[in-house]
Amino acid sequence: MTNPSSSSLTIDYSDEVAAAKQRGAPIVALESTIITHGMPYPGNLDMARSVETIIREQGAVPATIAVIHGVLHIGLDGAELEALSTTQGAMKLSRADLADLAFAIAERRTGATTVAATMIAAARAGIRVFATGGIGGVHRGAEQSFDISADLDELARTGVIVVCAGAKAILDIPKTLEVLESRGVPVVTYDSENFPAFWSRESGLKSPLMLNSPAAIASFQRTRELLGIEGGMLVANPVPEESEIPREEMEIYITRAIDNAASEGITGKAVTPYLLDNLFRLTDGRSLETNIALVENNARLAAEIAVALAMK
Ligand code: PSU
Ligand code: MN
Repeated sequence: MTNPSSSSLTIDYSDEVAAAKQRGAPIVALESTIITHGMPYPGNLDMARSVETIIREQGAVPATIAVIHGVLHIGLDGAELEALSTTQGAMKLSRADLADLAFAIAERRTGATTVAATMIAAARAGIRVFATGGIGGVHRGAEQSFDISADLDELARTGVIVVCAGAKAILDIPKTLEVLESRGVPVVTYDSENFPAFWSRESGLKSPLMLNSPAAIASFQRTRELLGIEGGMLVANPVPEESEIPREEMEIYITRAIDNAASEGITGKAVTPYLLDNLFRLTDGRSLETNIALVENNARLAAEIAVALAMK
């Protein structure tokens, strides 16, 4: 279903998402960089499918977002999801690249959306809740490299609730929380006082805020809207205990992966995908199992929040 009405930007909604929009049903946005750059095939496809199923089981509709041959898609059908999971050389689209969609259109390129780009697309489509694995943030050594994810700026400006398992532990988490605070992004940890670190339930840092029900998160968001506060909200959902890799253990692998990245001269957009892939090898695939478990856990909570927001 194609809707060319929004100025020059063509948006292709899946039938399921178009129908959900019509009847005002709860929708949960999902990003696609995690599929193309975050996990190897076929684990990435299994994850993409199971996350959609979990969202449907909670009574919401999944909307996986990607640019396919130059067209922004909100909701992918089964064939599109499968094709994306095996696409080689997909672009990794953040705010800068999404603004320059003309490049992807002219070149008929396929690109996956990061947290930042997915938030932009979700907001444009009227979707208020979005589930991912872990947001990007301030990289370790950012004082040298200046590598700070555009995800943080997007959270400050775009009004979407992003459900994640914390910031990826490959990052400098204290600095990431500092930037979120100075940009005015509320950080709420679900049912825990401790801000989680993606593969681990704890980062060693306290969460700025804590809430323990989807209804409470929905009510917090409604209150922000009533006050006219713009910008997004970060909900951190600790990975389930049975799937976590403890922090001390993970830190050993992360240090090694960062050393490997440095000696191979990896920079910019390639850093996060490189580290995730390196950790997959260093942990014999355990980091991927944890990553899948935490995304599924986030999809469930995001769907519950979307359902709570849809109730008046
Ligand atoms: N969550 C995951 N795996 C991922 C990502 C999130 O479990 O690969 C992606 C998101 O798309 C996020 C990106 O926006 O990692 C961060 O990349 P960078 O550090 O280059 O901003
Ligand atoms: Mn980066």
